[in-house]
Amino acid sequence: MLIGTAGSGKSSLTYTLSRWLEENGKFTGILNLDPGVRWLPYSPDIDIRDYINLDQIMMHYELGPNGALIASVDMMINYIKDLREEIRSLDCEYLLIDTPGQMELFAFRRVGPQVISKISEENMIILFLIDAMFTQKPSDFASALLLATSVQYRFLKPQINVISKADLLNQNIKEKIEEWIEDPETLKMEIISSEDTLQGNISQKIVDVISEEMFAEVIFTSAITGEGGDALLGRIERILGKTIIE
Ligand SMILES: Nc1nc2c(ncn2[C@@H]2O[C@H](COP(=O)(O)OP(=O)(O)OP(=O)(O)O)[C@@H](O)[C@H]2O)c(=O)[nH]1
Ligand SMILES: [Mg+2]
Repeated sequence: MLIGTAGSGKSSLTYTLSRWLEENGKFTGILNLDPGVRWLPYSPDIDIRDYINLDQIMMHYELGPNGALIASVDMMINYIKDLREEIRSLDCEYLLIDTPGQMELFAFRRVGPQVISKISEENMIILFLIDAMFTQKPSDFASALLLATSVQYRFLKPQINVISKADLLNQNIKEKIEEWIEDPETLKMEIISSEDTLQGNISQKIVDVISEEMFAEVIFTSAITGEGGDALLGRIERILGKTIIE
C-alpha cells in the first residue's frame, strides 16, 4: 500500500512500481482507493470510484469537498466484501493499493486501517512516501520521519519509507540525507546547531521518538527517472522473503 501526504507522488509511484514488477515477470494488479481522484497515471484493475461517487455524495448529503471525502472514506467499509471478491478474481501476484491524497482521512480515522486489515492478506507492506521537497532541512526531514512513525503506529505493518521525486534532489543533499539516515545523531546535532532554540528543543525530542526502523528503511525513488527501482524491489524481497528481481 502506498501512502503519503497530498501530492507526494503515490499515484505516479504506483504506476512505476507496477511497471518494475511487470518487467520482472510479476503479474501485478492495482487497486485505487482514492474516491476523489479525477485522473490517474494508470488504469486501475479495481477502483473504489465504481462504488463511491464523490460528486453524488456532495449533492446528496449537501457536503463540501472535504466533508464528502470524509464521508466517502468512511463508506469504504461497506464495500469490503466487493473489494475482496474483485481482488480474489483478479488473482494477481502483487496488488498495489493507491490511497487518498488527504492521508489524514485515511490513516488517522478508524476506517483506513480497518479497510486495509480486511482486504490485505498477511504479506502486506506499507510504502510511506516522503516528498523530496520536504527532506532538505534537518527539521523537515525529522518531521517527515515522525509522520512515518505515526503511520507505522496506525497500521502496524512492515514499512518502507520512500523519498519520492528523488530526481529533484542534488547530489549534495542526497549525501546529507544518507548521512542522517546512517547516523541519526548527526541529524540531531544539525538541528540543534542550525535552528532557533525552541525549534531545536522540539526537534531533538522528535528525533528521540522516531523509531529506529524509520531510519533503517529509507530509500530514494523517482517515478520520472526510474531511480530506486532495484533498491525498492530488493527491500520488498527482503521483507517478503521471496525473489522478485529476475
Ligand atoms: N519530479 C518528479 N515529479 C513527480 C514524481 N512523482 C510524481 N511527481 C509529480 O508530483 C505531482 C503529484 O503526483 P501524484 O502521483 O499525483 O501524487 P499523489 O500523491 O498521488 O497525489 P494525490 O493523490 O493528489 O495526493 C504530479 O505533478 C507528478 O507529476 C517524481 O518522481 N519526480
Ligand atoms: Mg494520487
